[in-house]
Amino acid sequence: MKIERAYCIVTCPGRNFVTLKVVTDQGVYGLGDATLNGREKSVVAYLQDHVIPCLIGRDPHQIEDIWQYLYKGAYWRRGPVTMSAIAAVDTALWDIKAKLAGLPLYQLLGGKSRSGVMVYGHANGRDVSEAVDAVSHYLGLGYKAVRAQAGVPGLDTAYGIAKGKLFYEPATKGLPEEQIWSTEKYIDFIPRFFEAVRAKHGFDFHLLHDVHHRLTPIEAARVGKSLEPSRLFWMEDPTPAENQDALRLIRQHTVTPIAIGEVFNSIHDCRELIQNQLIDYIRTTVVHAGGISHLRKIAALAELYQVRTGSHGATDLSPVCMGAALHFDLSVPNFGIQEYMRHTDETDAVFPHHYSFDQGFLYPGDAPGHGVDIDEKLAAKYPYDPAYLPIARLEDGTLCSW
Ligand code: EZ4
Ligand code: CO
Repeated sequence: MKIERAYCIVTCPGRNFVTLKVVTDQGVYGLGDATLNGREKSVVAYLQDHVIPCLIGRDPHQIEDIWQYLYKGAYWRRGPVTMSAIAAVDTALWDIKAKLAGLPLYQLLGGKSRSGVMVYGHANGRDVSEAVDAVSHYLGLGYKAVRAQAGVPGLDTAYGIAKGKLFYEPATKGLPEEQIWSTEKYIDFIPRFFEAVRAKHGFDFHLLHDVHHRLTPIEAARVGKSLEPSRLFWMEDPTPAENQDALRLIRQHTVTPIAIGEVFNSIHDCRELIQNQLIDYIRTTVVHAGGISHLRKIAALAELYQVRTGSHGATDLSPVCMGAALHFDLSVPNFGIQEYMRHTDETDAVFPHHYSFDQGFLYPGDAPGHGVDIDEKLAAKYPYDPAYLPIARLEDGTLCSW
């Protein structure tokens, strides 16, 4: 069997997505997500100009060899563009292999380690009472885990606050939006916010929070400590993860569990954090960290240290990524939780899928492959529309991490 052709499908059903379709000479095809929020076209060019020509004529069964070929063969290693492109190929090849076997992908990954995939949803509000109500909404939908974010008094914009109720979409059309951030205002507010959430809803569900890379190590230590009475499932991205020693300092001060990795693209980005047990959850995803093949290696390393998985699952990760992630989640022994931000109805229509939500869990379904398809005719109706993630500045204008 041979790979006959492969091409990228770029579509914007409310937000931009890049999908790689790999077609074999027997007509069976596979899909992989290649979306890199705000940098979509660079992955398209990488695939079209440099990867696809090398795939034609290869045996699609050779998943590991093709992965090594694209990784080592490029000479230039790692990076979000390269790794998203490799991920798209890898995901599409696993999809093909599972379709040919007539099995849902999780069966090829060792079968089910659990019956369903616990997911968390995003509850957010402009102020405490709106956010507390949003948590009610998610608990009412059956969620066992909820991420809570609220607007910070004195700041006009805050990370994680949705425009709609179920869909939080940070990317905006046109050039990057500028937002103002104040760590001082946030630090005083955040423990009071979580006290209010627990006071209203109790402790019988998992509560998560995303700090979104905004603190210094000592500030993050303070926040983690101040949130201990609210017993969080995790505090996400407390500091920018380039400086991984920061986590040692945070760990010395707090037992609030830590999750990091949504911007990582390789096992080498997380190796030290995992081996030194500086994190509790690793958030690497299928699309940004080299596909199913590479994510399994990260999970296997993490398993040795009782670090569990908690893959990124924001709206900029397409349903193709979500479908593939669910097979991974179902199969790995050290699964922790899966982020699940619902896509809009427009997006779901472009990507017909077999996964389904019930009482706080997602189920990948039993269709052969990863179970997510693309309606190319419908996709063609939504042309690419440039959008960027915001940037953040301190109140005096200093550029900081968004
Ligand atoms: O800002 O996916 O935990 N989720 C997040 C996301 C990220 C976006 C970036 O593209 O932090 O909302
Ligand atoms: Co995050």
